[in-house]
Amino acid sequence: MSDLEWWRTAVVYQVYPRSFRDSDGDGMGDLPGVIERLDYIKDLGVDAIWLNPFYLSPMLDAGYDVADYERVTPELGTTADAERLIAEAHARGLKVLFDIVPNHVSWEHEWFKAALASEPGSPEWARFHLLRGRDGGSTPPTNWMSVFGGSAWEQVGDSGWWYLHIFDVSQPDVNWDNPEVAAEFERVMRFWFDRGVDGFRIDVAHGLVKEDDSVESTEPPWDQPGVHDIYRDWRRIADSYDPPRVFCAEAWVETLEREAAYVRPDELHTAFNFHFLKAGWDATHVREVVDRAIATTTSVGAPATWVLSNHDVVRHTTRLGGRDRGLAMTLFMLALPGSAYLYQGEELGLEEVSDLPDELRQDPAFRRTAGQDGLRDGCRVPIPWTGHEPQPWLPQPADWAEISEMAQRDRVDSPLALYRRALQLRRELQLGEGVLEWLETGDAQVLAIKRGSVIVVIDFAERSTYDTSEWGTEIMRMGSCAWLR
Ligand code: TEU
Repeated sequence: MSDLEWWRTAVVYQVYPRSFRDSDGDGMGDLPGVIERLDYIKDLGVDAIWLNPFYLSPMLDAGYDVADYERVTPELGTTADAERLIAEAHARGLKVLFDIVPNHVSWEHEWFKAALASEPGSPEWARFHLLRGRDGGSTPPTNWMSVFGGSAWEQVGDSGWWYLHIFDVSQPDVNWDNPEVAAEFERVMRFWFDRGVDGFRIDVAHGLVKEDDSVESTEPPWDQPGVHDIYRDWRRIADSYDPPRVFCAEAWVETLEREAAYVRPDELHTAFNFHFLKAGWDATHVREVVDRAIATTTSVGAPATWVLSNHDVVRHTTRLGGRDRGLAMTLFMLALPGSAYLYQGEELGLEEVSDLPDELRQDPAFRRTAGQDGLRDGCRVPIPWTGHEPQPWLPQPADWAEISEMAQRDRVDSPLALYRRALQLRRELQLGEGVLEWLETGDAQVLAIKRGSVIVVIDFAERSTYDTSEWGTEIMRMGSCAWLR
């Protein structure tokens, strides 16, 4: 495999900038903080980082509401910091992925301000989905619901005209039927490609194209065939760079087959496999998803990808029923062929913070659904480097001091040490490449795979009693998952 194909086997570490490292003591992480901790990321043994959006934003959806894609929001740094971050990461052999948000902009984006200042039918309006309401204008154009709760339409004053926002009211969807939109995002991509970024994670990659024939449905139209034309264009742009730039799609689509359509040879490089994230602590599901993910991606010549946690979901330690299970699943994941994603803090074994006071929660969905949903703040609590960080924007549990990076740094049995060792072994043994072979364990709760010279066994039983010694000598263990040789 050539170096240009690094993304096929890469382990990518997700940095959530506002919650990573606070360099100026204002309680919020920032880009200079990320630079300060690049050595930590490098030492962990990953290949690349992906940073969530840090662009100019009123932060009504934690930066996924972008007012200017070519500026860094002042709380997080400057454009020069972003450029230095790319250079410093490259100096350490780390690739850098940024996050592009092409489905919507912030209502503070120049385009939306210009639209509101213009007349229906104007070119400024045509960049958005601004439609006349039903019933003389008083009812939204369709019944679509926002992902964050409530209607996906907001009326402009009492004009009878409504704009579409699949997410928060502050995130108007742009109209991808309008060539001006494609041209603008091409410009934005080139802006960062020209500054050396290695690629983009694409936010809501399955949402860009809206068919308007589903007026009665309450779901906005996801995963429309037209999105693939957009990504064919993007691939041509990425391929025109030296080295070629890469993409990873965030597309929550129904099946792995539909997911594979995004990574056909002339489209995107990779897509998050959320089916793995959702497989739970269940031997049958996990085996099924692993098999189907490998089969579907292989059929289009793409690598499978694996992810257990990110900034939108409950941390997998908590979701799977505790730290031991979380670590076991990670160890199993890191033995799978393809590319894997880690979310900052999982290497410390962090669990979800589920008791944040309501008044501190910032997830816009929390208020749009009267607290029924939008509990995404619990995985966004800043990293405990010492556990005594000065007033982070979301408070850390008191007992995080005991599991801080400082507390784990020199302990050989810590989650941090285990992650480091697993990543080092994965690299040495080239586990990202090659094929996977299932071994029969004679126990429905126990999965075993052969990966080259290594056998990996994971036991999903309530209490693990499975004797792994018949498979070889243990070289690595986390919870009920062991690597043997
Ligand atoms: O998330 C997209 C998302 O939240 C999913 O809800 C998905 O679109 C949905 O399940 C439909 O199938 C991304 C970001 O990761 C998230 O943090 C942002 O809030 C959101 O987009 C809006 O930009």
